[in-house]
Amino acid sequence: LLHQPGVASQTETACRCCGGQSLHPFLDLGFMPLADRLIRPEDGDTPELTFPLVVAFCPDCALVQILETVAPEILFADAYPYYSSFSPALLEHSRANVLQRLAERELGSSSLVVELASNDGYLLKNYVEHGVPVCGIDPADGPAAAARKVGVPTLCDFFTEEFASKFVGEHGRADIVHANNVLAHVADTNGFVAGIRNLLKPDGVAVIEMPYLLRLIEHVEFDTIYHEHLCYFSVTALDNLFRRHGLFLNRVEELEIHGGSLRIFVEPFEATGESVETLMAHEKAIGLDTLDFFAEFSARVDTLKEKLLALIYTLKSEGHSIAAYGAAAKGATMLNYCGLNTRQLDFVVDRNVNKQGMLMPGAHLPILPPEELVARKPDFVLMLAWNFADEILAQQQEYRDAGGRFIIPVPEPRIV
Ligand code: JHZ
Ligand code: ZN
Repeated sequence: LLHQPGVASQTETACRCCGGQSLHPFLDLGFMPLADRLIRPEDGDTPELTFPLVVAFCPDCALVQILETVAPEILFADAYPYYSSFSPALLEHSRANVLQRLAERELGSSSLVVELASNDGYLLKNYVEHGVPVCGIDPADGPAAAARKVGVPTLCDFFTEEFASKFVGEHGRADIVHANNVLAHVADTNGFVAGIRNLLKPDGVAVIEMPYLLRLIEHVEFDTIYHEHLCYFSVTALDNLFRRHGLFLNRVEELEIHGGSLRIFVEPFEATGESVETLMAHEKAIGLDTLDFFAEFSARVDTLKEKLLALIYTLKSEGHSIAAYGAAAKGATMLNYCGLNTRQLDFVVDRNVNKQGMLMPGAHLPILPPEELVARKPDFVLMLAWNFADEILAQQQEYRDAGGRFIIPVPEPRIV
């Protein structure tokens, strides 16, 4: 692995949201390769770029963030392998989201729904089915092309403040702006939020989802930390961010997805609901807006790592074979931080055909189709996509009936 300082990345010294100068690092995961940069087998001997992965707290706006910013063109545009539509649970979650929005608002053929980071059209296609005009915006060309194929008009570009002005000039403003798991990915957070402000009609709403920082800390979901995720949000930090742009967090829902997420409803007028007040009061009560809250986290991450390695080394010493499930971005952090590779794990399986045939970053496990679990019968499978564990365990009933066992790594390694 290789680190070339200054190549395609920069280390921030001020808060990426509020500009505050007193960032406090509380977790250092070391130098890591890029979590979604899968390796072609023929490039297996070429050194990979690695970048520091240090997590810090800003006492001025309560935002948790990583210090390194890797150029987005490197992270997202070129051969980005993530396609939302490989998870039936995610599709169901997205469909339910759209049905709720349709039930809440009068939307028709003169409305406009825009999604930022619309990926393969997994969400917007539900509006198309109901005759509501949509436009997807996503910089990754593979997923964008897949979206157009299912009838979701998609502009292949990064969403920025400038992009928003141009878009509004050409298409007008939106009734609903969706943005799922993208706010944390954007280097110019303020430009992105200003763009959303411009994009919304006066009575429009932005419906935004992101993993919830509180669950990350509680459940030791440290593997969801990688270079694509620049920010880790609390309700308090979100409220601070949006207010600076004349947007108001009026409602919030907690969701199970991705290990525990928030869905926030942001509008260009203030009408703070009880859901927001309750969560913000809770965050204050437990101190989520203070550095102290994060003091123990680094030690808890190392405890998880030690327990997982102890379990895996015990199983190996007993002669068991072990594979992994899910060539997820978070899987790259889990493997590389724990120092797991082809010496302990034979391969990883994943349903995403765009990932199959490639190697995991850093660890270099070969990625195979899930059918290989039944075919090759590893004794144990490390569940890297633990956020979809229920769904995957159900799919793998045949492998489990044949004696196969899964290791779920978070919040604490256990065998199921
Ligand atoms: P998954 C992604 O992260 C991408 P990742 C991104 N970085 C982000 O922000 C978060 O989501 C929120 C596979 N799978 O989605 C598909 C099966 O093989 O949890 C995926 O490769 N069979 C933008 O990559 C992987 O597992 C299945 O049945 O960490 C899951 O990755 C299911 C359900 C999934 O997130
Ligand atoms: Zn800040």
